[in-house]
Amino acid sequence: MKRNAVIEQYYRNGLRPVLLVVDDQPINIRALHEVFKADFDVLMATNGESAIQQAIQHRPDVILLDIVMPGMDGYQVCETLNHTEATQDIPVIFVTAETESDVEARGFETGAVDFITKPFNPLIVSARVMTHLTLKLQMDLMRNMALVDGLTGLYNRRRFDEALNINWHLCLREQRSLALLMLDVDFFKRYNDNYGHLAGDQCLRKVADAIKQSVRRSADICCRYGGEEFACLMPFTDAVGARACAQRILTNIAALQLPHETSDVCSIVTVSIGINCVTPNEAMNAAQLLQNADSALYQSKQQGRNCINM
Ligand code: GH3
Ligand code: MG
Ligand code: MG
Ligand code: MG
Repeated sequence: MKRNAVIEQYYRNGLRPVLLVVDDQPINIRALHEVFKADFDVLMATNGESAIQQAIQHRPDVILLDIVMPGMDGYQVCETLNHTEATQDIPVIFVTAETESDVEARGFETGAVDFITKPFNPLIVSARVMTHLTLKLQMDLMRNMALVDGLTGLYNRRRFDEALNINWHLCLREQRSLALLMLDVDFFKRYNDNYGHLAGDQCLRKVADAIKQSVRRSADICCRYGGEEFACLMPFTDAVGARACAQRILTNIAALQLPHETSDVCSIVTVSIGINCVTPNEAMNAAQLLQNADSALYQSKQQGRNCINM
């Protein structure tokens, strides 16, 4: 049998789509498991609480959800999933023995994307799941394109601006320190002039990888800020931690030993770094954090480059 194109897409990326089946009757779960086990990793839950917990933990690609269950019913589960950031983008399809149209309408109101009645026809359930999996994949792809820099795979400026705003307010509320590193490749115009633009692009990719590997916490956001400039935003990080990270970046970029024979610094690719680190208060704003990091970067350039200032 020819495997669906969307499944092929997952497999090409070395992934298997994940389906969460929620039903209080094990016999129903077994029937759906039979339909999907060949193409999907199938997770199972027999009550609402377990469904929500598994959805948050495993982020399935599609959820098949029963409505009538003891305890939390399907509507409540669907509503909770829709109000939880980690799960709100997962398509939920109701599978129920109820056939009344107001039951179906209520299902859509709580945020379901589709509705299937029991007893189900395996071909139809499968076709519907594939449709929603395709839509989910396309949505994920679009979101990724909107937030990730195509050349380096780091986040782009748009994602950075969003993260700066969120983390500024988080650190203001929690009264914790927020650190920002601004980085700029030294004499990069000469690099392009000497080695060509394609080599320049390749160099930026390697520098970006080195930056990413120098940053240790999952909450840290590295982005390509523009051209040959990068930024790292590090919530809950003080001046000592920020400087240590900046030093790791210089060390890791030096370790690449990328030849740059027209640089005035030395014969390999280097970057200059500016740091600003503050505990936000109401009298300041996020733009000042950027400005200060930029001034510190300018000082590093003035001091001969390949160095850190804060
Ligand atoms: P400085 O040490 O003072 O930073 O000097 P610089 O030459 O790096 O600074 P300048 O801002 O004058 O030049 C930046 C250069 O970066 C200009 C442009 O040719 C190059 N550049 C910007 N974006 C890209 C890109 O996406 N790919 C390539 N290959 N080069 C880029
Ligand atoms: Mg039931
Ligand atoms: Mg520049
Ligand atoms: Mg530069």
